[in-house]
Amino acid sequence: MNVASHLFLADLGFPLWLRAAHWINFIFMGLLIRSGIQILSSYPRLYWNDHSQPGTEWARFTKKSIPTDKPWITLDQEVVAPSWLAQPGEKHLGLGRHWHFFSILFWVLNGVVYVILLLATGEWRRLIPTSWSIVPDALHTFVTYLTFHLPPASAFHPYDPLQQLAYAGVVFLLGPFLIVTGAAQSPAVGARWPGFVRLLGGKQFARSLHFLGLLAFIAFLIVHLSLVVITGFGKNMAAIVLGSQDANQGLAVVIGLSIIAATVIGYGVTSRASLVNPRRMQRALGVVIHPVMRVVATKMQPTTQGFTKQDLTAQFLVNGEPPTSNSYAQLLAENFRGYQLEVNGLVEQPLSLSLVTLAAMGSTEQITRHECIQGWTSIGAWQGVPMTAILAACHPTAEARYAIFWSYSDDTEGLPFYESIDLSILKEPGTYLAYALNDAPLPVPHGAPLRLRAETQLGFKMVKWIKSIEFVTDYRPIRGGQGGSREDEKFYDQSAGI
Ligand SMILES: Nc1nc2c(c(=O)[nH]1)N[C@H]1C(S)=C(S)[C@@H](COP(=O)(O)O)O[C@H]1N2
Ligand SMILES: [Mo]
Repeated sequence: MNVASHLFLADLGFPLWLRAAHWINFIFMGLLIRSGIQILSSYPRLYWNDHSQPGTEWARFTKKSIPTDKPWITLDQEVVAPSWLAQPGEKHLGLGRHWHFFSILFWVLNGVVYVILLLATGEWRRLIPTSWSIVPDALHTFVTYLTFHLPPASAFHPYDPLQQLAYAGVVFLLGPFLIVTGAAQSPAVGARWPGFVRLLGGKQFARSLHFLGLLAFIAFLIVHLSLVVITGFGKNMAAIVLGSQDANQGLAVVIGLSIIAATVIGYGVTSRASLVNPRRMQRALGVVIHPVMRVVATKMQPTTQGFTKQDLTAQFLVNGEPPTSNSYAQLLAENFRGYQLEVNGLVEQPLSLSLVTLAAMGSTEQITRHECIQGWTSIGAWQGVPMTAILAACHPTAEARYAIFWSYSDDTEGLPFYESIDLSILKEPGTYLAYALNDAPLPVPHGAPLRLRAETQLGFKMVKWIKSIEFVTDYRPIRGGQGGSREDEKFYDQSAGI
């Protein structure tokens, strides 16, 4: 240690900003773990490859089995998450995601401020090893702990070598690892940087790694908390809360335990509030996350994802119940010869298009990974009409900001399924109306005769069994006002790039 750094850390006290960052980190890591469990519970199976085929999961957290003798939809696989463990609990994937993204913003902000101050003040010197001798020293400490002994006081500077390595690892390796594997869960990121997701072994591999990162963090947490207690709870709390082991231990323990209790109560109260008035929580958290999500969702132009026919999923998973109406049954009975896609609303030229006319308007063929909000993926080869061809033919007026895709099918409230898509997303090359999957006409479960594909978006936006497309200024006057059936009923965010 040079003289300057020695002076800096002379009293080995922890400055206030460092203690504050530690507690803020505690609060948001807890929220991230809780909401992460909520997200996992909507499809509690982990895979190594992007096909998510039933029976191929390496881990599953449900006794539910996937039926093999009858059609099933992926929504059936969602399980109830206990509210004491998950944020907010029940089957609230939508709000779990809101909590997760809300927490990420503050957790990352806190982490960035922490690292900047760490580097600026010289505090990094006790975290980042500067000599390889720390490795044998840490091993030595490990053996000491293993034989149920504590290292001598002289081994702490203020951390013992093993502790220092563990902390540095959590801050500079595990934290970034969780951010990177988490980012790979976004369809917008995957469509914009397919190489990045491939580097992580694909979306499901990254999802599995994200989960293993969580386990690593929980393991660290258990050891960390145990050692705080074992190696001298009072003096450790004095250092953590008041900045020095010599500070008032009783006061430190009271303050520390109060912060922990308040945090736990805070989790309970905010979870409860989410369950009692989910719409209000969706709106409140949406104020923070929606603008950020929108940027990711609309500013990431897709490139080709680089899949080939060798990559196709054998049994492309299905979500959503098909239409039950007579009008749809009639269309199906005559093989959709009478089908007309209606394009209306804020357009200069309303359209009514048969499948033959549509196919003549242009075509695109894309092999892509479909990403359901629940977490599963499948890879398919789609054929369809680029949405830009429709835009060129109907000319949305200057006021048009969204297209509403109306379906022949009903949502869980028995009303027509619908979703809104931003105009900027409609103009992307990855947005098209698909009429074929894997070289065959679109099967009914996948949306026959026409379904939306928007390759930077989550699956729920890609309306199947399309009846009409309506251009509007605002989605708020429509139905629940949140921008789609899933936003209205399941509290998903209108922006679906993550
Ligand atoms: N009409 C309608 N479209 C829908 C749904 C639905 O329930 N009804 N589910 C959505 C969801 S959540 C997903 S993941 C995809 C699934 O598409 P797939 O069944 O072709 O895999 O369709 C989307 N489109
Ligand atoms: Mo989905």
